[in-house]
Amino acid sequence: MTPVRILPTIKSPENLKKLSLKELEELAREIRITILETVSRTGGHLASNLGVVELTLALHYVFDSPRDKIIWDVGHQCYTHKLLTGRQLEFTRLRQAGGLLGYPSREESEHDVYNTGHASTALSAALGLAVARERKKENFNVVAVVGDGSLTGGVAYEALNQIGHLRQRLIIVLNYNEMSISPSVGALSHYLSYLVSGQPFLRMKEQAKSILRSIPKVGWPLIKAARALEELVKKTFFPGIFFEELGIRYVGPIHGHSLPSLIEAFEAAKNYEGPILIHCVTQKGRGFKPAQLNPEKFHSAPPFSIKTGKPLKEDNQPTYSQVFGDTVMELAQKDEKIIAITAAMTDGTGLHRFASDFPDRFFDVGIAEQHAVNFAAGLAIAGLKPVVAIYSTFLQRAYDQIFHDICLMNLPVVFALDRAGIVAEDGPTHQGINDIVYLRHLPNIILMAPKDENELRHMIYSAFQYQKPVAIRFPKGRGIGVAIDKEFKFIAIGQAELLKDGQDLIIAYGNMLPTALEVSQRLEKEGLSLAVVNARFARPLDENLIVERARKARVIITMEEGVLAGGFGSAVRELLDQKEIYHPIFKRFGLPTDIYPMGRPEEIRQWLELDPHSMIEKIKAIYQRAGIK
Ligand SMILES: Cc1ncc(C[n+]2csc(CCOP(=O)(O)OP(=O)(O)O)c2C)c(N)n1
Repeated sequence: MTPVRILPTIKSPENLKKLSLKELEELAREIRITILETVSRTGGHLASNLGVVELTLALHYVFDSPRDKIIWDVGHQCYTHKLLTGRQLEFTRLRQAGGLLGYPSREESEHDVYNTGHASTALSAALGLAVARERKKENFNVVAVVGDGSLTGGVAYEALNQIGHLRQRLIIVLNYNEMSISPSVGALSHYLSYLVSGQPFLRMKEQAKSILRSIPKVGWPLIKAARALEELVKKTFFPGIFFEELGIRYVGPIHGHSLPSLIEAFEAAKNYEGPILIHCVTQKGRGFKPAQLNPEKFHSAPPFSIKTGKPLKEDNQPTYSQVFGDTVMELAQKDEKIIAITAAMTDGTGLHRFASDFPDRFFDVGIAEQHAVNFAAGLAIAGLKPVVAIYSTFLQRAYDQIFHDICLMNLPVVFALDRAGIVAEDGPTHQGINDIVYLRHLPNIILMAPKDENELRHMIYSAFQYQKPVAIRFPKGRGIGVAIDKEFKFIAIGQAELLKDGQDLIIAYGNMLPTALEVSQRLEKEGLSLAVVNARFARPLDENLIVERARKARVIITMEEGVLAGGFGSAVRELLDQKEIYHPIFKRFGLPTDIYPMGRPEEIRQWLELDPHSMIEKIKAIYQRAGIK
């Protein structure tokens, strides 16, 4: 490979302005090499970032960041932006503890205007900035970059609605690559690809010409004027299309890897007095064949070999997501009422096999978590058995739908909360640590978490029979390697499990169980006897078991991988208060309310002192302070 020589000279976007087109093109190549080499080591959002190299270069060439404000929707495609805005050294530590976040971060740079990580927020925020600019009589450009996948999110439409209404000066760059993580879904996606196919453009141009020709004398001069305008924005106006009807000028489709076309379009947009959308057609994974051929796999890739495109570590142990997907498949084979729903995460939630085997019982609704929940409500009312698989962090979006549309009506919908707990390299926006808290107080809902992948299967099987809203949380990554039972076992609502006997008590929830057992076993060797209860349910708690044990215990410990305020440990504390059991020393292990950075889960657990060693030391100190032997 030819060496990278221009990129190191780019300390800020200012340095781009002096480059020739040829140099910019060379820079694009160097950026691709840098992204590829880095992400192959660190893992990250490869395909999305390779797709926006030219688009980002053109934005920083035309606009004047940080005076002009660029907002990245989701933000997973911001690597070129980071490389151009003074963070090349830090880029080597992308997504590593203490290194560079894989998303925009106001704490990192003044060029990162708005922190993102969840989809479809950029348009609203951009409008807010544009309105503030007008009120304060300032003069800068606001640019929102949004993908076609993120345009499937309802909040993006709420923003478009108001953008068209207020008609503030605002530039929307639609990064169209036909992909969300999987291929983009829905009617708007079809519509955008129809625009890209060029048919409406050609037809409308012809229609416009013939209308104008039919008006004597005025016609041809108007056509000439229209041509000038066309030249300005690369022959791309579409009167009457969806965005135009909303009051947003539409320009496109633009070749999203052609720097001259992009620069010309952005220059034209800069001078437009109102909201304007530039439809750029890009290719995910551009420049790296394995990612071009399989953009889904390289959307967010673990470290891989550049030579083969294969992950550096192959592991056959199934992930929790796979166990979930396979279990739902197995159950669906016997029960045709089961319907699976995902919000743009078919692969991530382990539902790809279900999708191909039961195409008419599988729905990818797009990045539309709120809609997914209400859609499931309708299915449940009609007697079907929906399971909604959404990552813990993204289900936060649908809090009101879970309350209003599911829990109040006590509808039998199963929620599979994937990536619950500490979620490593994606950082603060992706930690799945709030679900216990945001669900526990809602009426009717049952909350479960398995101690291992085998128990997950039994929980899914049981949840479909409860005839109530149920949320099952489980962590990201591989299971712990236990044997999988062939037969499903029914777990009664609220039934905990005593895993180890002892005088005092550890009550653990979900993935904290292996740690709880290790802690108890190691403490046993030091003469401290603690029983271990696998709570299985955060709601309802197993009152009989917990109360009976708590009455005898001198020390009660709870463990959860979630936020403590209002979490699982709080539920146990409330139960003890209710039963007037005040005497045991009570200690909750979990996450204090905070913003949690990126890092490997083991690292984060160590910082939080949630690793076995730290917990053992703390528990020993409790016994010592209380003088208990
Ligand atoms: C609310 C929410 N749901 C799901 C996701 C997971 N997610 C991250 S990127 C992405 C696809 C985004 O597609 P698009 O905006 O078209 O960007 P592309 O990667 O195709 O460039 C999804 C579904 C998310 N970030 N936020």
